[in-house]
Amino acid sequence: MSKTIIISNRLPLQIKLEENEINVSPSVGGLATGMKSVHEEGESLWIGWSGLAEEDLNEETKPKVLAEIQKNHCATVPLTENDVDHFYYGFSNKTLWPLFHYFLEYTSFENENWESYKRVNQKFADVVLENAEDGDTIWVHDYQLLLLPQYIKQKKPDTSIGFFLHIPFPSYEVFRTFPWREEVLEGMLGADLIGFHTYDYERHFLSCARRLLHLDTNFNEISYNDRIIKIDSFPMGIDFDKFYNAAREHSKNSETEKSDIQKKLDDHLYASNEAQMILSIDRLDYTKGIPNRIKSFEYFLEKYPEYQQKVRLIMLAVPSRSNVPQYQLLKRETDELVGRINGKFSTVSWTPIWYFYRSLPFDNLIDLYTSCDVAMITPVRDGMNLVAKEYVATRVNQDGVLVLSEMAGAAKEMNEALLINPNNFEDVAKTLKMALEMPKDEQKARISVMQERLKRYTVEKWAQEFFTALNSTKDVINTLVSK
Ligand code: GDG
Repeated sequence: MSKTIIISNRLPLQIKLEENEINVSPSVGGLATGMKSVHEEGESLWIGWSGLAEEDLNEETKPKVLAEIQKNHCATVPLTENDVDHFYYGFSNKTLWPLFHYFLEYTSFENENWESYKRVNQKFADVVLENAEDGDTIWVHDYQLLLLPQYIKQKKPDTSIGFFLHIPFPSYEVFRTFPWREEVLEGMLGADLIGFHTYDYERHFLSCARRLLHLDTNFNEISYNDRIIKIDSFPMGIDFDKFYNAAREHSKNSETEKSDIQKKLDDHLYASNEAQMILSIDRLDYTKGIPNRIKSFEYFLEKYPEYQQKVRLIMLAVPSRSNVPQYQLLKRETDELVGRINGKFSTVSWTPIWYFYRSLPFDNLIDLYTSCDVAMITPVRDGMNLVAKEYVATRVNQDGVLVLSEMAGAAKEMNEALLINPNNFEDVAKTLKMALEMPKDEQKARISVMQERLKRYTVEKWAQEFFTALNSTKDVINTLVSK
């Protein structure tokens, strides 16, 4: 019987080793949640890295970790510290991540990292090939594994391979600067179906395939090595019910059940009955537009001084890739900006920005989503942005306003949000004022339309649609084989 194989850089498990004790819990991210239904649905195997380098394991712990992984229908790819340095921190996060997000000035092109990237993609292929049989359906995820589809297809042409990119695919003018552009395109073209979050990313990919590899394209199909490859967009959704139900339960919490964060948020509201709260949540990443957001909030407080002491920006920045220098610089810049603005505007009873540099448990995330009147999601570039969707899903009373950057993939499906250009502080400040003053019936009209859409196109639906499209490419493979 044919099976499904899911492959991502990290397994959907968090594995912690503490003095030879192993602690395994499920990951909470969007990808893990989205694929959960597929993974739990019978015969499927998830392949990825465990998060533990080979050097972290010993004769006693290694078999125990492997047994836990197997128990969860997963298989791991053994990575050394050197692999993690060069493949993950190096090529994935110092080359592909900045380049694909249009940060050319942050992009490094180092041959040593490229060699490691190829080696590690081959390591992933080895584990896949040990487990794959003809007829299997294979779904490869994200920018760390761009070469993997080709490595699998060369050895197992009768498997059906899908690839999904979670980050933007840049325009030809940016992609052409990449030294290994042809190899990477050919790597992706090992797949039978290539999916992106938006039509724009799809269009950029098609244009690169035409202009750099001189391939024939017919609408969204590419002819390559006697195969037809389908390119399509699949905007990723969220687990709507999980967020909506958590928010509904949260609203029933009695005073004693409230978290410390919730009590603090309530204090702010009671301080003045006109007080309003603005929320931002993101990994501390330069693509998320954090400095711009703080500066535009400063501009807003200066331009509309009547809002001083009335609004507060609650900013959750989750630590990320903190051993990459650009992330360390961003952390310093963010700390300084928050300090400067709080120093400039604070009074004895009011601080304009509450800044948390940590990750919070899910329940606290719900505290934040449900307490804030406005969500200010202003990335300078973002593949999709699930936080914007989660905020809308938690608004059980259909109030609240989403201010969203045009540069996030999510903006393509959330036209009822207030869309802004994050580099235009004037626009951001004016829009923020409009959000804070929006009448309740308009809030409701906008939120309810977005909720309906999110309810219909959930992450589960996203995975199903991708699989349906991938399965339909099988018919094309069969026709070509029988010719
Ligand atoms: C990449 C692409 C694309 C955040 N802080 C906490 C926490 N989170 C959860 C959120 C959300 C997820 O993490 C973040 O997802 P995003 O989509 O916003 O951003 P990336 O991490 O950059 O993801 C992005 C995505 O892949 C999917 O394709 O949308 O464009 O960059 O689910 O809720 N969760 C908890 N505590 C936190 O402190 N529990």
